[in-house]
Amino acid sequence: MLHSRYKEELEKYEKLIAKKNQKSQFYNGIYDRYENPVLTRDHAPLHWRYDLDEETNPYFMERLGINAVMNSGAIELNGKFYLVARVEGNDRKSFFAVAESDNGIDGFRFWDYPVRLPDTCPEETNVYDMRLTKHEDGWIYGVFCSESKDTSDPDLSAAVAAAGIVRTKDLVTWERLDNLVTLQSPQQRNVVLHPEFVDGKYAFYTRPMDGFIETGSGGGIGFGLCDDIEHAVIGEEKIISRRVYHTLTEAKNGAGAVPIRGTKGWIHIAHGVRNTAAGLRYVLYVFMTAFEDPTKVIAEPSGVFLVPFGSERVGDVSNVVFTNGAIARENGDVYIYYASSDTRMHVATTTIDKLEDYAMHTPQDPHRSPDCVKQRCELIDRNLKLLEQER
Ligand code: M1P
Repeated sequence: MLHSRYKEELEKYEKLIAKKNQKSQFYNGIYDRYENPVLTRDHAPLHWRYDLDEETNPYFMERLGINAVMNSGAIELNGKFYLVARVEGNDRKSFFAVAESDNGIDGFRFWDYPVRLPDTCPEETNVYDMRLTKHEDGWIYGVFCSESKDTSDPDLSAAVAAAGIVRTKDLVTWERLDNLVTLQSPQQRNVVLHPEFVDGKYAFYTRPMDGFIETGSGGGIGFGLCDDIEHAVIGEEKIISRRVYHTLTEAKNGAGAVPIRGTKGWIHIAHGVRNTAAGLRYVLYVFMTAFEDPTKVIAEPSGVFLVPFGSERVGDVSNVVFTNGAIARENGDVYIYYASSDTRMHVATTTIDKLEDYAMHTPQDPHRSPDCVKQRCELIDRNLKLLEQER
C-alpha cells in the first residue's frame, strides 16, 4: 500500500518543480545570474529515493538517497531544453539522468528513469560529466569521464580516467562506442567532441593528464583528430589553451561546454583551476578560436568569466564552478549551465553577441602587476575625460 507520507512529500516536490526562477540583482553586463538553482538533489523524483510501500518501508525512509546533482550536458531539441545531469547517489557513484524544461530557467523535471548506459566496460566504477554534441553527422554524442581503479597502484585512491563515448538520436536509447584512445596521454578527462568535421575528421578537445588528479606534463586543453568515431584513436594532441603561471589556469584547465559557433569564431567556455590555502579553486574562463583553424586562438580575454558567488561557494567540494553544457539558440540567446561546488546546477543567460564582445574587447592579461596597473590607468584616463566632457 502507498505510504501515507508520500502525498505530503509529493506536494513539497511539486512545489519545488513549479517554483519560478528569476534574474538576480547581480550585474556585470556580460550575463545574468538567477535566484534559484535549476537542479538540486531535491529535484530527484521521490520514486528514485524512497520505497513508497508502507509495508516494506514503514518509516518512509530514503532507501537510495541522492547526494548531489551537478555537471550537466545540455542540448535543445524540438524547442525543449534538456540537461543530462551527473546525479550522485549517497553511495558516491554518479549516473546520468535527463531533466527537461520548457524554458531552460525553471521547471526542470527528471524523466522517470535514469539513463541506462550499455554496460560494456567491466572495470568501469564511475561515470560523470557528459558533454552533449549535436554533430553534423546527424548523431548526438555524449562524451564523459569513465573512471576505473588503477589496479597497478596499491594506493586505494589511484584511478584511471578515460573518455567514454555514447551516441543517441533521442536521449532515450544510447549506443556505447569504444573509449577514446589518446596515444600521447595516459589519462583523459574533460574531453569534448567538436560539432563539425575538421579536415573531414572527428575533432576532440582533450585534457591530457599524467595521473588521475594532476595533469603533470599535460600543458592544457588539447585538440586532436580521429578518423573513426566508433573506435576513436587520437595520435597527436596539440595544446590550444595552455596553462600559465599566475593565472586562473595555473594548476589545471579543461574544456567545458561544446564550443558555440559565433559570428567571428568558436566561443569556448572552459574551466581553470588554481591552488590556494583553501584548496583548489575552480572558475570559468572564455577564449575563441578561428573557424578556418580551430586550433588557432583568436581571442583571450584576461581573467575569470564566472566564479563561485555567494552561496555557490559552499558545497561538497567548495569554491568550485564547473560547466559542461551550454545551449545557443537560433535567436542568439545563450544558456550557460554550471554547477556550484559539485552540489547543484545553475543557469546564466547571455547572447552570442555579448559573449563575442566580451571575448574580443576584454583586454588580455599582461601577466605582470605594473602592466596591469598601466592597463587600468588607461581605462581610468579615458573614462575621466569622458566624464569631464559630459559635465
Ligand atoms: O571537483 C571539481 C571538478 O573536478 C574535476 O575536474 P578536473 O578534472 O578539471 O579536476 C572533475 O571531476 C569535475 O567533475 C569536478 O566538478
